[in-house]
Amino acid sequence: RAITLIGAPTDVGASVLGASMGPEAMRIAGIAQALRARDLKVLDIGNLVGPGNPQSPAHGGFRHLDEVVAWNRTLYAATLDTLAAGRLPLMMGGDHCLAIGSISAVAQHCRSRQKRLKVLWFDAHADSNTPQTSPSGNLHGMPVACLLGHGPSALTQLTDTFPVLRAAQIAMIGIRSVDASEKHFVNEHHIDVYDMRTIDEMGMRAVMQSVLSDVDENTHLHLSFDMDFLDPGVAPGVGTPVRGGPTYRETQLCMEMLADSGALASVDLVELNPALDIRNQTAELAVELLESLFGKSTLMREPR
Ligand code: DIR
Ligand code: MN
Ligand code: MN
Ligand code: MN
Repeated sequence: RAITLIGAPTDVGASVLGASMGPEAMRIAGIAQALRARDLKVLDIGNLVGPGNPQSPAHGGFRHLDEVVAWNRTLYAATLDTLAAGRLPLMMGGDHCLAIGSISAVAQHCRSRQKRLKVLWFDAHADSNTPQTSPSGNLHGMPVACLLGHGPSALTQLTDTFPVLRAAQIAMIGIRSVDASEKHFVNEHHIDVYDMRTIDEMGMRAVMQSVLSDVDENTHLHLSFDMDFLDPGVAPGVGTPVRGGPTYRETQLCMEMLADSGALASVDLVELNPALDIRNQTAELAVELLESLFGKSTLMREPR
């Protein structure tokens, strides 16, 4: 398999600065070498280029809409090119607003190949605000709503398919911080949410079995992984930490079960904030998780 690393160094969708340094921290943690050791052909195309962070207040419900649009257009094109070349795009963010561009491209690709797209959203947050409901105006809190067709047209219509996703195509895992308006949105759209209580009650293995139960040979699985999914005790390098997240072991199990599915075809790794990290440990953790995601296991296992 061939992977393309796409650096998207921006924090224009977030309130806390620093996710823009995420791609470099992942490189320093050895992402390319680690994946090559897994026998993957890895091409790091470097960082995409886009506008800086003007650090301006919200206008009409958004902060930095023009900048977020510019970054997502560029990422959309890079992701679509990568998929067309038969390679797996691994977007290194950057804040989570970038998932609008990457997933719009993935959806476009799936449509032209008649693949079924399923998106797994690993996050402490539901990222389901709209400009009308967002408490912050930060676009990293709105990508799910945009992908389901609720948001500014410049972001909901990066590609011809509208909406980019139907609610049944997305599952959220690890959720524990949801605004009242987001709760309404998620319920109204019947999104499959495996929140922390569900994980506590079912256990992570059963959650992942349920999440993956509708994956078949024709499924393109997209992983959108926000580093704040993890408990901040193990992943301190994030801008909006929420206590009570999954452990290191639980998260490794998720990655291993995703690897076993054989359906993984595109990845976002977002919200890594080196400015808040401790000795790059969260970036190193991200690399370890990606190793498992791409098939590293401790022992030889019988296929199950
Ligand atoms: C909050 C925080 N729901 C917002 N969202 C975050 O601003 O919309 N998403 N931190 O990652
Ligand atoms: Mn997020
Ligand atoms: Mn989050
Ligand atoms: Mn709707």
